[in-house]
Formats: sequence, C-alpha cells, structure tokens
Amino acid sequence: MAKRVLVLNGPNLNLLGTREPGIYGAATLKDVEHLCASTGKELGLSVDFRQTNYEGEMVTWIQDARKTADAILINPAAYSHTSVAILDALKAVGLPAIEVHLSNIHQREPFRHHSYVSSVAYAVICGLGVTGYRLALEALAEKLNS
Ligand code: DHK
Repeated sequence: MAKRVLVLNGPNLNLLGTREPGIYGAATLKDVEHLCASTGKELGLSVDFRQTNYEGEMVTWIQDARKTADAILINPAAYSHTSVAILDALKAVGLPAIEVHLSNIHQREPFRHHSYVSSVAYAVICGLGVTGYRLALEALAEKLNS
C-alpha cells in the first residue's frame, strides 16, 4: 500500500500568489497542491493536502493523522512561532514530520527566527519556495521506504 503523507498548511497560505509575492512567490496554493500531487505520484506516495486558518483545526488534523497518515509535511506558517499546541500535537502523534517554510525565516524579522515545530520536526527546509515541498516529499519517501 502507498505510504500516506499529510501535507498541512497554516494561516494565510490560502492567499499565496497574491500575498507579498516578493517574499512568498507567485505560485498559488492550488499550484503547490498540484506540485505535491504530481511529486507524490512520481514517488508512489498518497498525498492528503490541506490548509486552515484555525489553530484548533490544525491540532485536530494532526491528532487524526495517527490513523490516517504515515508522515507529516507541515508549513505551520505564523503558528510556527506561536503554537505550543501544534508542537504538542506533533509530539503526541509521533509521526515523522518535516517542516517547510517558503521564505528563509532566519533572514526575516527576529520573531520569525524561532519555530516551536522545529524541535519536533526531523528536518526543516526554508527559503526554497515551493521547491521545499517537493524536496520534503522526496525526503519523506526515502525515510518511509527505507
Ligand atoms: C509563512 C508564513 O505565513 C509566515 O508567518 C512564516 C512562512 C513563514 C513561510 O515562509 O512559508 O513566518
């Protein structure tokens, strides 16, 4: 059976394409979804792609992943810098998780330099734009199939 990757996107990522394109790029969230679907297909992964503007919904999706996913790719967006609840949910499910940011958070405002999620993610990719999602899926496929 194909390994299942839950791809989670946090607040304001629904506005990709129009939101600060100099920072986040021109691709829309639909483009990112298509990229993840086609990469998943190439790698033999089943990809479940979601976005939410609500922290509690993100926590519930992470909890549900215990039964529905083998790994998580997460761009928690602003919740990276604020959410102990998302960190705790990821710890609770214990699935391998990679954190992705489109922008290089370390070159931006100081409040973006710390991510709670990084302490539980086994890898972090930032600053590569949408390519980060593709590389994260490749890394997850390698991990899940090894
Ligand atoms: C996306 C956001 O919405 C910001 O709040 C983060 C992240 C960075 C990104 O680069 O994908 O600080």
